[in-house]
Amino acid sequence: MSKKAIITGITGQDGFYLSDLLLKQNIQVIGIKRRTSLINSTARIDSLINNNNFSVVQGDLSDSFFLNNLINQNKPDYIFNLAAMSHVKTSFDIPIHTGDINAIGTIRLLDAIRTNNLSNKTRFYQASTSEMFGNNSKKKLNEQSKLEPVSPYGASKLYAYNITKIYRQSYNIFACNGILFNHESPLRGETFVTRKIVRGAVSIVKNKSSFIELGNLNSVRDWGHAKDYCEAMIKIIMYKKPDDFVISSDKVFSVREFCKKVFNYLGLEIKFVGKGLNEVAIVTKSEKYPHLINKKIIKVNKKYFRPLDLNYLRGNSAKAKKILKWKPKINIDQLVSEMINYDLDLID
Ligand code: NAP
Ligand code: F7E
Repeated sequence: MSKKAIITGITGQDGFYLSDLLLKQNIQVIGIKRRTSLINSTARIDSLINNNNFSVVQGDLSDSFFLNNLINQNKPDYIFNLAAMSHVKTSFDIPIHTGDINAIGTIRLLDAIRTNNLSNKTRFYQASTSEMFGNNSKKKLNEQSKLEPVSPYGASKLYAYNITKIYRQSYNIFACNGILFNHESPLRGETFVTRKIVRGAVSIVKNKSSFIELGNLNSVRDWGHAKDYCEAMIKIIMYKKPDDFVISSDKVFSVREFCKKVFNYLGLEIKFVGKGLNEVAIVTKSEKYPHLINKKIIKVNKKYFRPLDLNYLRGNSAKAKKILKWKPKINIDQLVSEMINYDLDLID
């Protein structure tokens, strides 16, 4: 009989890539989708709907009764907890909801495993995050680095990370954490910075808009591709013992550098001038789009800054490389080109 996985957060970016990989391994996937007033919240997973091994149930991470029943009825081999209020800036606006879903939602799942006597059967993967690390002095961060989050999102995820370890140690549940650094794809939500820049740049060359407004351009991130990182999730949950792993590309770029990569790929050279809120990016050269030369195509708007931000995040995934034999296959330039080509097709 094929193994069975429950995935929370099935409609999200990682929900698609993870489901696709599990289905290819002949693992049955049951996804949890929350109720929305429009039906198009399943856009990312519509291509999987006809697979007989794939199904979606309606539910919410705030509902202990629902989660308990679902786990009791299905007795899954694996639970991947991907559901979250995952936007860091938004977590400052709705911190209580963020804590309820990201932190308490995780214990609802773990406790359903425990109370249904599934500790020896169900393996649990928690979507932990580099946002749990504090501001650090440009160190490469690994499983031993200190965890001092600076956002309600990071704090909620630190609770979930800790409770996952506590249930592993107390009840012998196979509960593991993937501490994933930023990972992107054409399916990334439109308000995260990479997709926002790509969509904005494509809109500019298609004459749909004239500039992009961004916040902290100095911020530095370690960006990888979601498909590679979902492969790591499977390696983590299938490893012979439960453990915690940093998953990262180990390479970093600033938001400013990411902007340059995107515009260069589209055939425009840009230059940043000015300081602080007055900084702008100007097109300096373009054979393809000469009408854009000297135009300000990026501006800074203070509404996109956070009360606190993590300015530099760089991972060290040596443990995953050594123990899981995992390494990323898609580099930043391939990621950028895939994202741009997707949005070039999408935006008329
Ligand atoms: P995402 O695209 O924002 O997806 C989040 C998913 O959670 C969506 O399916 C969302 O449903 C669902 N969700 C939110 N609140 C829910 C609730 N109350 N009940 C049930 N489902 C709910 O996030 P992602 O990029 O795929 O990331 C997956 C997980 O990894 C998240 O937990 C995120 O925090 C974590 N993570 C992400 C990254 C990254 O760089 N992508 C890095 C480290 C960790 P809707 O579609 O209805 O909104
Ligand atoms: O911001 C800066 C912003 O929102 C990256 C989530 O998946 O990864 C993600 O969180 C950086 C930040 O990702 C804008 O201030 C500048 O420093 O794309 P982001 P994030 O906050 O790193 C972690 C690992 C997760 O776990 C999260 O779930 O870019 N930035 N200007 C901007 N960010 C946004 N969103 N919008 C801007 O206009």
